[in-house]
Amino acid sequence: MNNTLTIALSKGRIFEETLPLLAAAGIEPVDDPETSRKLILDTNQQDVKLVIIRAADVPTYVGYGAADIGVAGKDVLMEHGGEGLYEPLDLGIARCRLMVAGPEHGGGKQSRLRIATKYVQSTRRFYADRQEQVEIIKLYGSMELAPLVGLADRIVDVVDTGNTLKANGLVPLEHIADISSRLVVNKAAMKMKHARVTEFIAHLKTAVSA
Ligand code: PRT
Ligand code: MG
Repeated sequence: MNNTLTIALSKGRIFEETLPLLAAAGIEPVDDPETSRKLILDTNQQDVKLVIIRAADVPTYVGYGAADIGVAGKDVLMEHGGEGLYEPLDLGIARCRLMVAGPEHGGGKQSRLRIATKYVQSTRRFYADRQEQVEIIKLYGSMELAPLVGLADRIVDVVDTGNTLKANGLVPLEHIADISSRLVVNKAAMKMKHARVTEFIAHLKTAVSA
């Protein structure tokens, strides 16, 4: 069992909003992932490393134990299913809402709506709960385009300010879930590195409630 604590983060808003929380736990990265090409970042603590990966890959790295700890959006966790993970803390960062959106005077009454999304599982659950039959079209990004070119009647995506929807002539239609980023911990690491992991969680908990 190695002694290093490995923390998985994605670039961009999650990295930026996690930095102050890491600082509260005494952890400061040596490199900036926005300018460095390194995927493993050293920190001021010799036995703490950060791995920089795609947001949707964080639960996979942590679930398999390639990272001990990670920060992931609840939207991403709802798709992943959470196997091999504990989710001990809501960090309250990178907040947004998972929503159904579409054109304001949206499409005729087709028998089966077509929904474009990268959130296939959440979309399936949402409509299944309402006993509505829909066709789900899996996309990997730029969902807002789909209704504009006739690929889908609606989209399911995360919305923050709503500016992206507006710029593309779309409006939010239904709220599926409030989203924020969560701390996730590998189940085996929670046992094997218990003291360090629980101390880390405690520092973050204090920083989050401050
Ligand atoms: O960008 P990449 O393809 O690498 O992956 P990603 O989009 O999954 O990662 P990233 O870093 O963009 O998002 C990481 C996490 O931030 C997501 O999993 C969410 O939990 C959270 N988050 C918070 C958001 C937003 N706010 C957000 N606004 N993720 C994405 N967006 C996008 C949204 O998809 C839409 O295209 O921003 C656009 C809408 O923003 P508004 O402000 O115009 O409404
Ligand atoms: Mg993005």
